Amino acid sequence: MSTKILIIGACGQIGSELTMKLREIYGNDQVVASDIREGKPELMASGPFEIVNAMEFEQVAQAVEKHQIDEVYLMAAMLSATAEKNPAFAWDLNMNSLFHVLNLAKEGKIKKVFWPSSIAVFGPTTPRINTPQYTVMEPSTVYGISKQTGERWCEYYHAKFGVDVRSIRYPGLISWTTPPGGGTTDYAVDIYYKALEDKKYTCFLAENTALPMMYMDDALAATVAIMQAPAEKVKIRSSYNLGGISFTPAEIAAEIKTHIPEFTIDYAPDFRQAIADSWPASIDDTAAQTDWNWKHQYDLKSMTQVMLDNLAISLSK
Ligand code: VAH
Repeated sequence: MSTKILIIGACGQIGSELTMKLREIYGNDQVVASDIREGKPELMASGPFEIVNAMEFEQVAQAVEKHQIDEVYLMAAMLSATAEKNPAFAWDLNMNSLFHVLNLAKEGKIKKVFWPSSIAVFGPTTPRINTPQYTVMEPSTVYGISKQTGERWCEYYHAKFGVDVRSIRYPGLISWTTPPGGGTTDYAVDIYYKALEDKKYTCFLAENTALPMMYMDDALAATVAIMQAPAEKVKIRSSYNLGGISFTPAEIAAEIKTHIPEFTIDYAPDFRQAIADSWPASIDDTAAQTDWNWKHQYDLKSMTQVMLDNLAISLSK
């Protein structure tokens, strides 16, 4: 029997690429995309779409019922920088959407749930280098607090009600198809656009700010891998660390300069510097490697090549 999937938040930075990836794997008609507003023409044209406000239980429940959904990928969230400007709304969105999906799963209406956490669950007291799976977690951002709380509820619903919910602590994600929205790691996407368009970039983080990062294709591969893993292999039901690469603005700028020698960068740290300073510099993802054979493919060099190659084409259209 083929799997029917609902993606909530399908038009966001991860959701828009995850939708296309899952449609490739499961078939276009098996993957229902949903968001609070319509997405790009390619996404809308490639399979079923529903307008769903992730904060409204009835809208989520109706989409699950109408399409007889087996699996839900809940990708709707307000990210770190924007959440600091809208704490109450960010909490409501990030938490209520999760409760709606977990409760539908508890009622047996959904068989399997994917919910993204983030390295933002770590805080200024967390060991910053090669941050372990289990360690001190005192997040100091609204986004990080919501993700840490969400992890606790995922583990609780699994333990108490047998809900098959699986989660990954994504690092900063870098992609070229959808401009990012409201994240602190977004500089690592903006820089490629500006390098091609203006040959210069003013970075809102200081030059030596190392953060855990990952090319989007690796993040999508990890998402599919954890969801397709046999349940008994998914031993951690809070959320798995996911590593990838770690670099500073100075290092990504130097890599870009090997392609665009005239590229220049300067630095004007803003409120997002304090957020970045509270996060790890690099992540230990041994648990994901051991439990469900995770291994990232892209490093800074190969990611920069693919970003510049694809953006050069998409920006020329
Ligand atoms: C953000 N891109 O910057 C997200 C991510 C680790 C960072 O969660 O808020």
